Amino acid sequence: MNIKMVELFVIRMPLKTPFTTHLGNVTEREGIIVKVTNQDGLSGFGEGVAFSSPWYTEETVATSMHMLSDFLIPLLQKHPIQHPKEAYSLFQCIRRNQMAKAAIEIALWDLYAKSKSLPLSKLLGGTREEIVSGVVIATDSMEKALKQIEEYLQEGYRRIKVKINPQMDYPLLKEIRRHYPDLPIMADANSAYTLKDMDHLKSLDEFNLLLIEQPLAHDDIIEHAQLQKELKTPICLDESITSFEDAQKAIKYGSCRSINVKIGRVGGLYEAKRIHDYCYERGIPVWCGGMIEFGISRAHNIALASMPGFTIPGDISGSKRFWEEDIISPEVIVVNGKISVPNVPGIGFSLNEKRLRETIIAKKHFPF
Ligand code: OSB
Ligand code: MG
Repeated sequence: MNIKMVELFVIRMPLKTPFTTHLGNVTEREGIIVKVTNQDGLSGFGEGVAFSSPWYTEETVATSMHMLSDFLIPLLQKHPIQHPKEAYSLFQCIRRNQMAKAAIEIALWDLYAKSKSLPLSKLLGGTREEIVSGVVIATDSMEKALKQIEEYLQEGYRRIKVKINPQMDYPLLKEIRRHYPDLPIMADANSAYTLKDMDHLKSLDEFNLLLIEQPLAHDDIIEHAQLQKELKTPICLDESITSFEDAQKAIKYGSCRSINVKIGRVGGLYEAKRIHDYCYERGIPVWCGGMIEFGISRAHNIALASMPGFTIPGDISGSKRFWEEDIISPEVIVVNGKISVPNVPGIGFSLNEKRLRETIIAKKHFPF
């Protein structure tokens, strides 16, 4: 791919409103913007979506910077590749660290698409011109949740996901359903329950949820299969699926009926596409998850979600959901609950250099 330079920019921005789950409160976001430039002067962009602390997965911004600087970029320097899918096997000698791997792998996909003058969505086999958007409600009171839902529905969103936990589930969902009897609703537990809560979780079946996401342990596949047998509501796995093999096992053993595909969590677009293809062939619906991300990752999510198996609206909201001003230009906008898939080469959004200067806290570069 004739890489000439890789640059890493760590940026930091406050969230417009805090993102609260039983695991903690996110009020500020750090992320890594990756820029890969080739000999012809074309650049591809990626984003590292690990958080500053390891509350969602074991990775952090600092571990990602370490993996990128000391292992992943040196591997690319030593072993030139012709196609982004080769990065997947090149990175196999490094255990896990999926978000660090994805950060640079997706930049290679953007660069490759641009070098072929193809939209990234088309390169991946995407077929949609627009995707249905969804928004996540993550707040600490019923009152705030209802207010936010009303505001987002007015902005055009047509599907919501609400964070739940044993202290805040049945009454919250009951109240939301009372106001919106037909609204497509998902509930995401981020591992707040155990099998001891089986009867309680069964009681949530009455709300006719699209699905319940990751009710049990973050690394479990076995007990979710046991739970799914008892629940009417489809289970969707998020945290438990870190690779194609995890997805295969979860489906084979009946641990879930849908998968939340996050590019960062599974180590890149190649792996995300493999999971999509496997599920699509078997009629298992998938959807694209979110990471409170900046616009570069959001743009990659849009390309991914244009593939035909993404039949459930994902956690892809507009840039304005979290940011006063995003890091991309133009920003991602939601019109009538939908986001259009760009039809220009690569991810279809460029880096907003002014915003980068305003938010940058560290940078590193690696000449090839
Ligand atoms: O569990 O899906 C999750 C955000 C950060 C970490 C984990 C999760 C989330 C979300 C998506 O729920 C939020 C978004 O980006 O819209
Ligand atoms: Mg989740």
